[in-house]
Amino acid sequence: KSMPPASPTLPSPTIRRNKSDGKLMAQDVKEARVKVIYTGGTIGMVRNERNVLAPIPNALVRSIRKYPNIHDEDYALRRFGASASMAPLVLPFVQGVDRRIIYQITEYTPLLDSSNMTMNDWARIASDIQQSYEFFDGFVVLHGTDTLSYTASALSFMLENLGKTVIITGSQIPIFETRTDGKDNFTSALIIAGNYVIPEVCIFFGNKLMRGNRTVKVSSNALDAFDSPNVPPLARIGIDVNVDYRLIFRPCSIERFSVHLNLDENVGLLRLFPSISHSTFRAFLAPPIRGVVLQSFGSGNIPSNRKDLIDELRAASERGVIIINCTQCPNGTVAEIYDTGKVLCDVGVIPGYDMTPEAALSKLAYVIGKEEWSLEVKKQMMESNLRGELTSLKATKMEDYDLVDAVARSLHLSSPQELDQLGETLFPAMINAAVAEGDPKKINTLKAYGADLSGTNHDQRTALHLACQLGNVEIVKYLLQNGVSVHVRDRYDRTPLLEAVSTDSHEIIQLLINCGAHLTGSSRAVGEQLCAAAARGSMIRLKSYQYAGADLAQTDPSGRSALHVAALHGFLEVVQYVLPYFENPNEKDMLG
Ligand code: ASN
Repeated sequence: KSMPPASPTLPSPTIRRNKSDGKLMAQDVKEARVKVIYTGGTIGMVRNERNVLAPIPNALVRSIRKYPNIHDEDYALRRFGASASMAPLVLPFVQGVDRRIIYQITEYTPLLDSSNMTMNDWARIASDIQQSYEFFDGFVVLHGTDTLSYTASALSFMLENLGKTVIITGSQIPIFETRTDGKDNFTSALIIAGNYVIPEVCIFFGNKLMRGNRTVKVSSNALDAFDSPNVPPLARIGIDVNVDYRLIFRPCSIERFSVHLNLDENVGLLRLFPSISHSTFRAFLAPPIRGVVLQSFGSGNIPSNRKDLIDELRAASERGVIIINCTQCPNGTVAEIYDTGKVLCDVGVIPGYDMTPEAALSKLAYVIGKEEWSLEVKKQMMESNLRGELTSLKATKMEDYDLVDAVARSLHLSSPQELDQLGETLFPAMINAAVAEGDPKKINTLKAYGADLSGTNHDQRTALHLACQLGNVEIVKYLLQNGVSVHVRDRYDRTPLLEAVSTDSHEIIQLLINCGAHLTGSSRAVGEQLCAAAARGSMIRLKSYQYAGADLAQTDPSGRSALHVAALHGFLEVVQYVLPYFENPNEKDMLG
């Protein structure tokens, strides 16, 4: 039997009446589900008997339930009808935000100060995200700030072909205090995780959403504790949420989401300093070390007059140790512009370009842990951009000629804001026209002009929605290989998968499923569609739902299944097709 689409842990959507005013609840309100993984950190800490901050079990969830600006108790009770202590948490209404956030917090035992975290904790978070991946729209990880950039970098590699938003956040002041950054960080992370498909591991801190593997902790006491020195923030939060969609790094292969948990701990950071001793250097490179981030000076330089050090690097590299060259400068890249840098390349050291030390270290642990890759492939991967963590100097140039510029010139527009607006209006329409024509070459040209292929139109539909609706396999494949998300829901909550089901494009359904797509929303609604298909004797539609992962035994809201309906109408072929999905075909519907 295939898995039903609704969450086993959160109740599926039921519309209830508000007892006091009789109003229907939740039917007009769009919702998003966010899973929160609470690992520890200052955000949930309290001063202990030694007058120092330490995490306290259960304190965070208990107090959140009492904060009306983080949890809407009324909505939760009307929506779920469960007893107050059991109901999922609900973010109160936020002006200008599309979806209500229903969230569920999983608290780790023990809660950790992030200085106590290890690679095993990264693996635990990755597995938990994997287990609940299909039941939530996005994920928020609450984490201490001290090693947050290491965790974010590691998760960005471990979560392969990620299609949903993962945001790690925390705070500098506990959420329980009157003056705290914890509340803003937490609520903004929830809003973004539930309302935007940004398929990256991000950090939210100090009103900025940053690519996790580009961040460093830059202050031990400022509330703006993180910076992304080589890549601008993916989004900024002011009165509005401003996402820079062009910066988003998207997986571009037709593969499902998976996690890689095997990390190699034999990696290290070796920071050079003038007059470093030969013995210190040699000891560091000695077995069992398998990967080293060499933190060099400036644009990737080492003392080229130190033959003793260079010989050690050559010997280690020949032993199979992967050495990656990153700069000690917080900003800028490693580039072979000096003699003192060129020497490293000659002894087999790999350029790490503008990777942060945190990203380079966790990438080494991930790449070396890939047992199926040869040493050569591992080295190649270290130099390649896997998750937006580096800007390779070998990257290809964008098309020089900019279409939007040309149109802007003819319309006499000049300010950057006007140009941006023009692009936002023009490109989705032009991409849709190219999709409707079924011409991947045209879409490719638009991309070269700077169009965001993942952009949405006024109905919040992407080019992928349209391509699926038109049943054009070639275009669907092209869009998936260019990172367009399978998870975007349009104004009517329809995903590209639903479009493919409603046009019975089986090849497209298969492609989307291979890319990690799944049915969303209530399983009863799927049941209704199955019954409707059975009533028409539509084998093709039932097959579409089956390929999309639906449970063909799923019932509609009155307890009726496709089997009831097919039997009623005497559709023998349908009965034979759906029968194997029923454990008990004698089950009665609500009418008995
Ligand atoms: N020591 C704390 C931690 O990393 C710091 C914080 O969360 N602000 O867990």
